[in-house]
Amino acid sequence: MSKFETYFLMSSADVVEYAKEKLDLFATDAKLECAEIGDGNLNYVFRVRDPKTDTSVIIKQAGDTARISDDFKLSTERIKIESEVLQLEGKLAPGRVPDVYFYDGVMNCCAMEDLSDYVILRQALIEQQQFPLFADHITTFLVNTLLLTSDVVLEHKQKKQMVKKYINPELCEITEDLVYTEPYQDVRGRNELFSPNREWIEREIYGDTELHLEAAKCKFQFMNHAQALIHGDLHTGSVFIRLDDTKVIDPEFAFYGPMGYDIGNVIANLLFAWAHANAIDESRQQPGFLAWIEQTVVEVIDQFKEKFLKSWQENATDVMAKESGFATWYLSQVIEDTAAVTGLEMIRRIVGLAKVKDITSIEDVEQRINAERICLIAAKRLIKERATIRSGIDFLSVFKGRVSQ
Ligand code: SR1
Ligand code: MG
Repeated sequence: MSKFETYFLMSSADVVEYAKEKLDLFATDAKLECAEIGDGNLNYVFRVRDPKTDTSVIIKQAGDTARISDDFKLSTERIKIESEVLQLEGKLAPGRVPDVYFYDGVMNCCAMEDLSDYVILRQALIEQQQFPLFADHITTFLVNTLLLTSDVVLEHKQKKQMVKKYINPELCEITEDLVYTEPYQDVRGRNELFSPNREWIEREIYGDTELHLEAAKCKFQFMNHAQALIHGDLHTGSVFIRLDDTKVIDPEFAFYGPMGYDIGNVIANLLFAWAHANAIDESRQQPGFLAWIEQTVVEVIDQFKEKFLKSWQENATDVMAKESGFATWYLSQVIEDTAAVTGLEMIRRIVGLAKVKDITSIEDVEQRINAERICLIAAKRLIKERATIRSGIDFLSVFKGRVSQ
């Protein structure tokens, strides 16, 4: 009997055995190398490689708690959602996600294409690398995965079946708590503010009741607007990149939610890369990097809008959705949500439990205080003024409004 007939959390040695038994990729006498390379907050990611043939594969396994904290008891089902969503996204946006080879519902793991010649975008941005094709690639991914899974395109009963299939209550609860609640009301006492900035954050975030009201409105929008099958965690740690290619990974938070959640995550995390580079000594700043990030923020919004309207023209099926003016109204709502989510993500990654390396790795105390405040001031405006934010330049103007003060 195979030892993989009952679930347990695998070690690297177990994964070698597993790969030989379950995959056709490796010879039974192959001397495989295996390392756990995950740096996310939830799962275990193993790279298995045969050095002789240079064949490799990624095996990703879910535990029943989150890596970041045992506080989070999680369904191991999330790997099923991840592998099914990756396969669907691969059809909707060809080439923009890794190939998934199989899903194992007993061991709660999946096997997928090894992207070892790619780098994680967050780390590459921290190192100030530029990727001229990123805006084009990510906006195609966003438009195709979002618009094509919405009621604008899908037959409505089929769309409701999708809403049912991709219900994801535990992972949604993490977002509801970490993004939409705890940065405003630290109900579980796990925020751990950067202490030199504590008083300022307590006043500007915990003390801003107008902000809390807007965050509450956004929270209920997130929970109740089953608009499209969203990725649900599209930060720069969920993107593998090379100069010529971009692959989106990790859609375990996917569910039917507001489109702006994905776009806003992309924008917020680009702005963290800007804040990181801006905080380092000028002598170590790569010429043109800050300008490239700014241009990319503008391009992501403006290319998204352009491709969205084009795709709407080509793919909309709902008769009322074809009414003159409806597509532009719908898009303006998506951009408004995007502005709010950009702000909410920026606040939660500085104030809440799951912080980002772009900010936490800023060693100079004054520079980190400054970076946090730049982001938080912009974030508050993005949330409060979201109805007035329409274009890529609007996003950038709000963000840079603070920098020139
Ligand atoms: C408990 S998980 C913390 C965060 O990591 C994931 O990547 C999501 O962003 C989540 O909010
Ligand atoms: Mg992830």
